[in-house]
Amino acid sequence: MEEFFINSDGIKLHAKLDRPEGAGKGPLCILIHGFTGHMEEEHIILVKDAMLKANVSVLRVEMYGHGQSEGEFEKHTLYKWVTNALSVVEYAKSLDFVTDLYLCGHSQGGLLTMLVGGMCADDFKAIIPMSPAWMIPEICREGMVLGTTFDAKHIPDRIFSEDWGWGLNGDYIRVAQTIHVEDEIERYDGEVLIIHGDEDATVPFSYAEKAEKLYKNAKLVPIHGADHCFEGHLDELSEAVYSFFMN
Ligand code: FER
Repeated sequence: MEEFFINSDGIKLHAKLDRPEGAGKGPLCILIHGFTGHMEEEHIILVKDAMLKANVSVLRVEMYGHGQSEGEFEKHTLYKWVTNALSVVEYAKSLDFVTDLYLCGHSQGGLLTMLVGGMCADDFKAIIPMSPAWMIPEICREGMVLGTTFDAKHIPDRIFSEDWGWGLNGDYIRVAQTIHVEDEIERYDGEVLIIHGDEDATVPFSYAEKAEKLYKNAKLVPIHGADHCFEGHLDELSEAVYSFFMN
């Protein structure tokens, strides 16, 4: 494992690159955590290990305001994450050993995967949104985020969620309101693997079904009984990722 930082327009992003034993040239998957998440979460490590087992190198990177990357959590926005992800894609494309490139992310990282998939459609062999939180722009337009409500036309400077114990700058909402995920779904013709627990209480499973229908070439693997982070169902998550790369 190699640990380093990737520069994204002056912001240092914490990264770890894992390669299968004795690997030469081969595929690489970029792997991104969710909102308040980081690269050492159990479900992220597990997905990384499933990819390594399938002979795929994995580049885990923490986005703005998360993990050991620079930036303040409360000041993160989806535009900052998109800028970060574009820097990571550019870095990944510069690596000599990379043949095929993949992008995978969990939840808000899954939403990011869907956005960057559309923006950089030619760069990816496939994208893998896991429990993708692609309702965020929609609910922000409706005046809701993190289970808290606000006036969608007069966005407060800061919102705080009692449920989550997190605060967010109003700019998070301003940015999210401008994003139309359907446009980026439309722009991606490549293969998509969606993995989602059908008892997810954070991101409704129905969004995974809707995404599967909207994409031209998507397969949804439902994880029955699983919650947002696949707790108690990690073996099935691992199997879904492994068999995707082995087929
Ligand atoms: C929200 C619901 C889900 C939200 C973020 C998420 C910022 C993301 C969850 C995750 O990435 O795990 O209302 O608001």
